[in-house]
Amino acid sequence: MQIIGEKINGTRKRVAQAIKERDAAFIQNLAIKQAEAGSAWLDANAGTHPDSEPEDLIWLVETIQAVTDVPLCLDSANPQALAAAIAVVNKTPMINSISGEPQRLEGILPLVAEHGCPVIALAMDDKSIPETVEKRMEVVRKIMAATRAAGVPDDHVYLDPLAMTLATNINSALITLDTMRSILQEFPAVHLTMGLSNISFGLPARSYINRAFLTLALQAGLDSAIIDPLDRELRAALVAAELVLGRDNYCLNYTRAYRAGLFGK
Ligand code: THG
Repeated sequence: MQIIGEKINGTRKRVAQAIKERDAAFIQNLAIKQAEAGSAWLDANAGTHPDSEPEDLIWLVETIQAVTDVPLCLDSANPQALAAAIAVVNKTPMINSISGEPQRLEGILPLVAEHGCPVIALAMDDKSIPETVEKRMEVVRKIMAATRAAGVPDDHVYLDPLAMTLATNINSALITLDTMRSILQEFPAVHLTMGLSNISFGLPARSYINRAFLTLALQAGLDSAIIDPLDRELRAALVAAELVLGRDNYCLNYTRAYRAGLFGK
């Protein structure tokens, strides 16, 4: 399981303030903590206005890189911001994200191909997320045709099947899980990823729902996720589910994570 640490995200109030005030220490603390907790990638989302996003994202990248070697997951829909950030990274970044939207494919896919980046692809076209598995698969096929045409290998593509909240559609999780299985059946070499917490938006005690969903998504083939790596209960659910699914030879990850104090007493 590759963890993409979610905490450096300008849609969070405290992070937005740190970006505005150029408070490097605050961002660097989040970077170090998430790196120490075993993140494979650190998401970097400036969440600012498109005009200032390129300079804000460059600042974020340089600030994070000053304290960790963990590669970045550049989280933006803005090709200018992504291009600006790619120019200053030390390690090949993951790009988050493309989608079936023609504008995003045209603006971002050439950057992905040119720099050999892994890329997250959202299973949606315009602003709305298709309601059925078959409609999401149509978008997935369109995206895969585009990434293949651009020369991006399938194993650089991280498909995000997207989860809508259960509060408005009780079948939302089932649709997402079935989409994951269909994706792997048709495109066995791709990775799957997801921002988990949408599933519980608007509901109380969200962490229980997020953990149940993570467990089921792992069985459906999820092999990376955008999560808070410092959430001890979520980490416990993650390593325990992988152990139960036979994905942890000699139970090494589970026992090591426990000994490292990532969960438990
Ligand atoms: N897919 C892809 N990228 C994504 C998402 C996705 N990037 C952004 C987001 N969704 C995932 N990242 C975050 C980052 C922080 C939080 C949630 C998702 C977060 N949420 C707090 C909560 O849920 O309680 C509230 C905010 C806060 O702490 O201030 O922290 O789906 N490809």
